[in-house]
Amino acid sequence: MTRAFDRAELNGIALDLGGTKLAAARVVEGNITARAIRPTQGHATAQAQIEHMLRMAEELGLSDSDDVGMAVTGRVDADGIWHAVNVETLTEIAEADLNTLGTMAFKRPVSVINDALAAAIAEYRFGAGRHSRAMAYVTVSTGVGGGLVLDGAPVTSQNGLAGHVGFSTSRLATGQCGSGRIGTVESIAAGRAIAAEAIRRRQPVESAKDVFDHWQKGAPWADEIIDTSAAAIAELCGNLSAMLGIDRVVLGGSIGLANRYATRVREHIAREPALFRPDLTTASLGQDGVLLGALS
Ligand code: ADP
Ligand code: BMX
Repeated sequence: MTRAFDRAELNGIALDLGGTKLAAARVVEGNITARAIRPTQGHATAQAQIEHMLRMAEELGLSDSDDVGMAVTGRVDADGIWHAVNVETLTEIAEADLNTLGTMAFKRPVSVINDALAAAIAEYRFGAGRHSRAMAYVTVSTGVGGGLVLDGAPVTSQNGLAGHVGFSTSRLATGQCGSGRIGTVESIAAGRAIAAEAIRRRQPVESAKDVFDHWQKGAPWADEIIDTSAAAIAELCGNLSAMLGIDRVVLGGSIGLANRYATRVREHIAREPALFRPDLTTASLGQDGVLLGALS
């Protein structure tokens, strides 16, 4: 999984399949020189997802000598089998053998990794997590994902579930998410949850992005929903501190990176006892961490 430590050694085509968007990038000596973004088709099969990725890679001039790295939402187990944990995000991938499908489609070995773990590795090596002894990357995006790097080593498990912090529980949550678990952080803090709560309150929105637009304009209902999300992420930070001694949390994803969201999370962290307050910083690689991590 881990190849380059020097950012300038990263070259090739990187792919980031999230729950909302599919991004592809050409990386030259660690810099993104071209990119393409499309909406994710949550109901597509794994084979179809890979064909979409191949088409985007071809648009970016995929050549025989290019390395290809794929970071995906969902868990990727040690055999390269891809599973949705939240089955509402990707409904049809059905335990696909991502290694084999990727290798066949791209006609070369393709590296595959969970999206949040990819970003965690990139932030640890090249971004806001540098020199951290116990770092967690937390993405607040379509779902809530995570990647852990302890003493410089990415935390992995045979079943690919390690680091899936969004499926831990929160005292603020009572609903069920698409993992089947009740009261998860993802069920109350994620983009999907933010949008669902606003729609339940009959607000005129379609997405979490719309809720954030109302928040920036001062809507009290949007403030309540986003505040609850931020409080659940702060609670998660305290739990990560208690369980693993995490002292730095790097926050990413479109919601994690949204204007004023991290500030709100910090306000909630400040209410925890001092021992349970990791430093919280936003991802310095922004959305590019997933892409760079896919090639690392
Ligand atoms: P993915 O989950 O595909 O990796 P994102 O990190 O963009 O993608 O997260 C998608 C979620 O973020 C959606 O719920 C979307 O509505 C929300 N979102 C997108 N852009 C913004 C923004 N500028 N501010 C707040 N939320 C956003
Ligand atoms: C979910 C889970 C994680 C993923 C995280 C962030 C699925 C399909 N995804 O917790 O594997 O890392 O979301 O992913 O079970 P994103 O889609 O929000 O970018």
